[in-house]
Amino acid sequence: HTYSKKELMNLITGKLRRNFGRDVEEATSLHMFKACALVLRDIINERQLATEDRVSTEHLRQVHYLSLEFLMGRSLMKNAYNLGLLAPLTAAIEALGFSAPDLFETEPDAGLGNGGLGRLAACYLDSMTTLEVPATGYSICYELGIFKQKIVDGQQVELPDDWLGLGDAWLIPKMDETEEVRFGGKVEDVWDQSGHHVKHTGYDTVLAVPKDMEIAGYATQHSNVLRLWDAKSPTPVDMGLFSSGQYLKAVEQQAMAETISKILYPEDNHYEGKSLRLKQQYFFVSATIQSIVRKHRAEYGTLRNFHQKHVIQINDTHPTLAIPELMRILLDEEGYGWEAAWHIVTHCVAYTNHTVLAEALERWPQQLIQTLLPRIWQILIEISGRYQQELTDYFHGDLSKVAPMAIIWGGEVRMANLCVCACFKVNGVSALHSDILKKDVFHDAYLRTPEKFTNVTNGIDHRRWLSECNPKLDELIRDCGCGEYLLRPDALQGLERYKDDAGVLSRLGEIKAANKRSFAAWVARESGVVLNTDAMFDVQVKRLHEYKRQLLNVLHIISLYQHLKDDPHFSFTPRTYLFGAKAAPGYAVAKKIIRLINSVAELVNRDPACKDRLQVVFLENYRVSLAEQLMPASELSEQISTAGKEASGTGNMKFMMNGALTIGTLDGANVEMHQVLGDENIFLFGLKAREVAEMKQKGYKSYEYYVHNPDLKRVVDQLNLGFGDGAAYDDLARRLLFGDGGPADEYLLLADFESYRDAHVRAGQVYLDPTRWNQMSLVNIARSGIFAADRSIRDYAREIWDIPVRA
Ligand code: DL6
Repeated sequence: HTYSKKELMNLITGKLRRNFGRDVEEATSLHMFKACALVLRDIINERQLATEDRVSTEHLRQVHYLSLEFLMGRSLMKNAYNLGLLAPLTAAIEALGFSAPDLFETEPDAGLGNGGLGRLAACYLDSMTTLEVPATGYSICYELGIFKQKIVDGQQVELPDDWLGLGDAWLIPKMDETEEVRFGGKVEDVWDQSGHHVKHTGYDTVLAVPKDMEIAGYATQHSNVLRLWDAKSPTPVDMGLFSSGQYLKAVEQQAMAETISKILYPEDNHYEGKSLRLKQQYFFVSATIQSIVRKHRAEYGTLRNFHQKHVIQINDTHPTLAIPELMRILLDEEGYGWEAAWHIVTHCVAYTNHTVLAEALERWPQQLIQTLLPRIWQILIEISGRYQQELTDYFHGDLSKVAPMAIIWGGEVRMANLCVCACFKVNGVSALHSDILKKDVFHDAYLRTPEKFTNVTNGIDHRRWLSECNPKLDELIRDCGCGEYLLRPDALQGLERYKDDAGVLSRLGEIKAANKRSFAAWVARESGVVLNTDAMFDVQVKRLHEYKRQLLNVLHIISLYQHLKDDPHFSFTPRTYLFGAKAAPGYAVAKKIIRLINSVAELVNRDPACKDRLQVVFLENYRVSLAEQLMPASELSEQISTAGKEASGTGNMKFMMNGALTIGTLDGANVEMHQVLGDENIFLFGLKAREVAEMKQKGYKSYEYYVHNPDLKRVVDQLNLGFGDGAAYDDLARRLLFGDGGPADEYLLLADFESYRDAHVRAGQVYLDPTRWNQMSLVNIARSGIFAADRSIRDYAREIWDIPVRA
């Protein structure tokens, strides 16, 4: 059944009357948004019920994707698109007297994630559903998502992201599927006639209430669920305290329990050893595993075949406690012996690593786990002890091998080592990254169990990130006869037939120009800033992190500015530099770099010498919905991390698919982009991962680059002097030259500066030849099919999950 405009109008007005008690004439756009969401939710719900039936009657094997983050963005347009209802819904909204684009804009982003890792999970949900994989995502129903960023006097200020007011339109609470999660207390061993038991007493209980978000796939009846756990107290008020007049104390326990799902931790690629964070992890993992086990029992009456029917994919180490939690249930609640339980666990849990940065690897203090999760702690000791014994035997007692691989060591529990020990597969997220895992991070584990290690290169939801957000390009692709790319992303290759077709190339150029104008109009409406659309849009958007080297980009801009000031005839291709980045609230250096970008922007943008040639703009509050407008308008994509540091990157893929050219290092998935593009379709620069390692080994001296390169020296000196707005950046200069406690210029900005500048010169020259530029752009789009999440999910299904997918 498909729905006409008329039917949708009736359904929407029905919702307005029944749920909000108003006719369409009295409805605000907020009512209207909710009514539309509820109509689509009903349609998806029908499919969900049918899917659930099919999965259970056919006893299908299922994927459970556990992630502390799902950066979903908006859903109204996406769901309408996937259901094939975008055109009739748009028409229905307009016929009811509302502007459809404005209505789509009223939806808040569901920002339940920090960056790449969370957005990847969201893209994978779309592909798993579209490819008809029986899958469920699990996370926390954070009341507050990633903070909203404001820039005040050039500096980041964080505001709460209270998304549920409207966002809850997509959520279906399932009170009857509530799980209980236990914290603290004491465990004792008890022996009675029936044998040995573990008795857990004196614990605090927190209720986990599921709020399900149903996910529609594209052109399929299949549907999946994202299950978000909301924390509730089992005792809303303590009536004893209440009766004695202690009202605040009476609700204290409730407040404590509910803090667990209050807020998303805003650190990206950085571990915070906070006890609330550990509570979040266990809360979410325990509720999830209990829920999977309960449903399995109901379907099969036994857990013996559990690992044949389920694969639990853990998204980085954040859900690692799923391992001891499943052990706990099998041992304590189902009566399995250790070996049998371990067999089941180690045949159903798989681990994806997303980072090699030491500061991001989770290592929980033993003390914290011991007091918060006493039974889990006992199980961890047993797992760790057995593993250590195996390692000691294997390495003939060589402690230099055993120590780095141990799970509990020096008073800490190392989550990545636990994953490597217990999971049947370990994958990295790009070829280079998976290689580094094997050669470096998990080298000895790889030598011992090479069959565990594999790679699945990341991918993006190309329906959202191309077809939906860039309709003009979508139309061109169809006109070129590649319309089937929506389900066959490789079909984009067909575009290459037109790489010498002047008509197609100029149309591609016109589409980019039109997208630049629309983006500029949106920026002007939002912030009043007027972008120069005649200049190249040169874009770096991602979380702010030193390894991502936004600072290298700024150093280069300062150098361009200095050249322009010296010589008004200095020849270079006009650029509009766009930045977007959130800094973790506690990451002072990252915040300082944001301030620097704004100081430089102010200097450059009001200097008449830069008019029409150089512009720098910091886009506030970078997020999924902003990216959807920006990607289609971007021309040069900055992917300039220090080689070996960025596990994959996924923004790089979004740019490529929208026809931006990349200036980048051979890092993460850039390596695979380069492989398909060749030297001639990408602007590569900088040290390779191996060279970075060698240089560090030899002892890198940033100071020498400063001394020997006068241009670079002048830029760094300018940091010392400041930019006339009263802000001082000598701290950043010192970090580059001498380190600030740590190594000087840890991410080798100065070593790569010259090569970066050369790559920019090359990019600028090509831009002056629109035909050549558009041709490169077309080749980038044509060869981007392998970076579709559909390809990644097919890889997971084949290499790790052993699950069939839609043909
Ligand atoms: O795999 C998704 C994404 C990669 O594209 C990025 O390169 C990587 O930095 C990011 N990793 C993390 C790690 N967080 N933790 N822990 O966010 O994953």
